[in-house]
Amino acid sequence: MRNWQRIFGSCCSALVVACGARQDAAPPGSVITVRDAWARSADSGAMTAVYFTLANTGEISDTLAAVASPDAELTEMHISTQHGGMMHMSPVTSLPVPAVDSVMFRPLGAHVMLTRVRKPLAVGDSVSLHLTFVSGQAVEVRAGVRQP
Ligand SMILES: [Cu+2]
Repeated sequence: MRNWQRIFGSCCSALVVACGARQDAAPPGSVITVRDAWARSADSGAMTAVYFTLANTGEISDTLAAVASPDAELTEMHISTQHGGMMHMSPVTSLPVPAVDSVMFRPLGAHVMLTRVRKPLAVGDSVSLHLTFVSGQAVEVRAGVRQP
């Protein structure tokens, strides 16, 4: 957060000065970015998982409310849990992204599940995701396919 302010602080204040009459700055909100997105390789028609890190550099928490992909018939948010030595995946309808924090989607944790992918996904291919947040922000993600 400190770095973010250092980088953008100067141009924000320049903007306020330029506006003159506008005393109040824009209200603080969530600022979501996605990094390190990748998907497991899969055959056409199979399932696969997409992982990434969601960072919220804003001062207000946000919630991932919807995921969609043109590359699969069904796209869901899942959480993996382990009980009795068995892995279990549960669909969830939302995932919170706290303010000034980041959330990792990773194996054995949260992931985006793609069911019945529409094309074979080999290393070097990519899949598209569309993430929608409660704040109204929408983020497009392109996840490179990796061999897990
Ligand atoms: Cu899953």
